[in-house]
Amino acid sequence: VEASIPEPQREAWKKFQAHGFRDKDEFERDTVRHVETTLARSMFNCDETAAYAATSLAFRDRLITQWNRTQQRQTFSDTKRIYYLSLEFLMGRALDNAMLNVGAKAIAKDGLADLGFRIEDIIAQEHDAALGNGGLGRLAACFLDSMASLNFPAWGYGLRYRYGIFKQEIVDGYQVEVPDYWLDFNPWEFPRHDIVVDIQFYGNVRKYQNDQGKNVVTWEGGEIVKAVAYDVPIPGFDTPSTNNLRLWSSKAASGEFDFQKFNSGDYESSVADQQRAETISAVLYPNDNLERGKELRLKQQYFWVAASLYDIVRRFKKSKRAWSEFPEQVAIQLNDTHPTLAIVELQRILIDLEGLEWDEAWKIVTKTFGYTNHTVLPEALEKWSVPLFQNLLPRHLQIIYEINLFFLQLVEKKFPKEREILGRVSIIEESQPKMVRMAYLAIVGSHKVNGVAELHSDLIKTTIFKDFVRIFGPDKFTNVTNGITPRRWLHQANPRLSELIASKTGGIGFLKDLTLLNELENFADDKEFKKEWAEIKYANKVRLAKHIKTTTGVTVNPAALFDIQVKRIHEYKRQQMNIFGVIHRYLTIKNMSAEERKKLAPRVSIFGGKAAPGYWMAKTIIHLVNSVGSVVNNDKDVGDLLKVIFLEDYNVSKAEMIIPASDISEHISTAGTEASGTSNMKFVLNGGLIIGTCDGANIEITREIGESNIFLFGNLAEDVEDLRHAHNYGDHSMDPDLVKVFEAIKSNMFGDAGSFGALVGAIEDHGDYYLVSDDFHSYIQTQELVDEAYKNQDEWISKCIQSVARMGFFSSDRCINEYAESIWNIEPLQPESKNGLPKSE
Ligand code: 4GP
Repeated sequence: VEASIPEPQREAWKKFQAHGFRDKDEFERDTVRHVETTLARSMFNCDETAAYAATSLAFRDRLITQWNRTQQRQTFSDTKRIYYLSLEFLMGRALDNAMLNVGAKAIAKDGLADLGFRIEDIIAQEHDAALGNGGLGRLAACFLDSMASLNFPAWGYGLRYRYGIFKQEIVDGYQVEVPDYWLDFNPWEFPRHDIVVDIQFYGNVRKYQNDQGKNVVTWEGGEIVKAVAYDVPIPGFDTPSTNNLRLWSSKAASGEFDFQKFNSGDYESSVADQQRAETISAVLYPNDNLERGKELRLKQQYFWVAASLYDIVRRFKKSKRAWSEFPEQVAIQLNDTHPTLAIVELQRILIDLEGLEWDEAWKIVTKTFGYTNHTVLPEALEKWSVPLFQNLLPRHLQIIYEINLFFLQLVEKKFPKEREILGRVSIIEESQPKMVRMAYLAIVGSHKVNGVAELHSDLIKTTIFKDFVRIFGPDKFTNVTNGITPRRWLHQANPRLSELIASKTGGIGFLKDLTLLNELENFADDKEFKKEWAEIKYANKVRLAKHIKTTTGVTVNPAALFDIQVKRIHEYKRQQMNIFGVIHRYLTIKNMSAEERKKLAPRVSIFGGKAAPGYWMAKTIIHLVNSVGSVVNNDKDVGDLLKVIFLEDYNVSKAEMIIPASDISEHISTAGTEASGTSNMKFVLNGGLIIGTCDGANIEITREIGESNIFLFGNLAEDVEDLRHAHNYGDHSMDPDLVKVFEAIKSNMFGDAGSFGALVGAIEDHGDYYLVSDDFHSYIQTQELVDEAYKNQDEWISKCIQSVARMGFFSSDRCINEYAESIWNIEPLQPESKNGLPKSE
């Protein structure tokens, strides 16, 4: 406020304040200026990379003004803010989204054409911001988009990894990981060298009485690392609101390096400190649905949480309000348990640094936090060893023990006759070594816990968190079914379909209120509309076929049924069942007469997804897919009837191309294992049908679009436990078709059978934990129904249109509104006015 320009001089400022592009001349002028000045190039050496850079900078200039205004407005209105803490933000590309949200994509398209470029080529120059593994990280990105679009005062807090998720290369059919250094040129981030926080690790705790006789606890010594803020603007759609994603980068506290050591000739150790500090934010852990308990990961978590809380508390303190008002000003959402230390850190700040009493502080803490659970898989539930904690964060461990003590006292009071419950729910697991159970800590320290789809939210209440429902009552546990942003996942990914939909629903309003898609019901039998619909799907398939040709060399027929499964490779997601199904199909085709073959619908089975580098079984699945592909794709008997493709390096920008090209996609996890899934929503929204199990959001998709528009199969979640139990007691008769598939593999039909031994063995000999054999028959049968249904194109297209019409529920806007109402208790902050830009979309 002190630096504010006096009233009389403000006119001069207003005259030159940046706004949107008035017209294409203005866009061209800015772009050329950036080429010539910022990039120091000219029309004689402006390639597509330079044109991308200049275009981005021109748009960035426009975003920044909106961003500053939004932030100022939030500060002046002193409103409640939501802080979304996530270790992963899988953002993908930003330029296309900025163009759409600033509302000037058409201007940019024309302008770029004038300057000699195609807008698609320019957009394609951008490196994905791939700061996430899969569903959890992409959900966070969709949420940022929705929170900005709905005008919620919201901040994302994350880590600025120097290396995002690795790039996947396929070499001789195997996955090879290549580092993803993505920061060479990133116009979307602003380093804030003035926002730096000291973060402490290790050291000792000292308790003493101060001069006033008060008990004081201090955390002393150890190591200090600096957290530097990098800000990324998050533009809302059709609103000037532009939120902030703040990513922390680690830096040595002692400046560049130790000159004393340097001068005394010890160059190596003079840079060692710096390197050690920078390692903290260097790399994203590449595991999806898995936790590995590595010290560096815990360091990352504390580093990020402590910097974020320092920032949040600083902002709150500027308002000079009483501490008791903190939860009325601040809501913090924990995206999974990764940021759970925030609960402990806030308690520490309040009692150790601000001098509040324990109970008063704890009340504030629990009112502030909400925790979202994303998985019930036991291997994904975070636990940290007590000795590790003791060493790295000694004060935090003490506070955790206190929290646990008070919590267990409460449990004991409530259930005095149940001794065993104490051990079951204790935040500290009495193992060797003892472990801190982060999910339990998150539950105890939050006022709401939510799952991400109805089945999942029910399951957490009846299985992993059962005891906690009894302790805290059922109201603490709730469901918020996931959603996706229709801006990226329909309009950007599938512009022609979006345009067609707009032509029938009264414009692009559906991008803000997805339930408007309902209008399409009226066109599910409209001949002309269906024709256009089919043409768009075909064009999207041609685009994917071209990509397949250039990346794999395989020619696929765009008229064939495209069957796609793209997601992280995981045994619970059952890509192995899919490829076994493909082998079954191959064997069937081989046994058919020429006449029979003629009746078959040609199919292209497309796989994509990364395996965690240390997940051997997942890597074996990739190898099997590629091995099957090289046999099938070269078998003259088969021709176009079956092709098997593995798409390298699946990521957000590739998803935008792949998803609109699907006829059928696979969401076939063992029932009860996939918390929600979100790609299922993207596929249906883009006019593809799905085959799936009764799992996660598949169930709600079915409820919305109708049973006749989805291919469901397999055992139900409620039967899984009994089946597993039966397997373990020897009752595991293998499905006969699957046996034949295994025989083919064992005959070395797809190369050395030895390399697939573990995959087959897990099912045949080791209990088939994911019930592949149990579901195989129903899977194959349902795939046959898909074949049949696809033959009737007319009906198929009607099903697709009807499904899209009923997908309104799955917008992440609906989802964010639910969080805002039932968990955050927060209202949108309406912007002063629309930005007054020419709307070109
Ligand atoms: C994922 C779940 O596996 C997926 O079902 C869900 O849609 C997504 O979160 C978003 O809620 N979980 C993870 C993880 O990615 O690492 O736990």
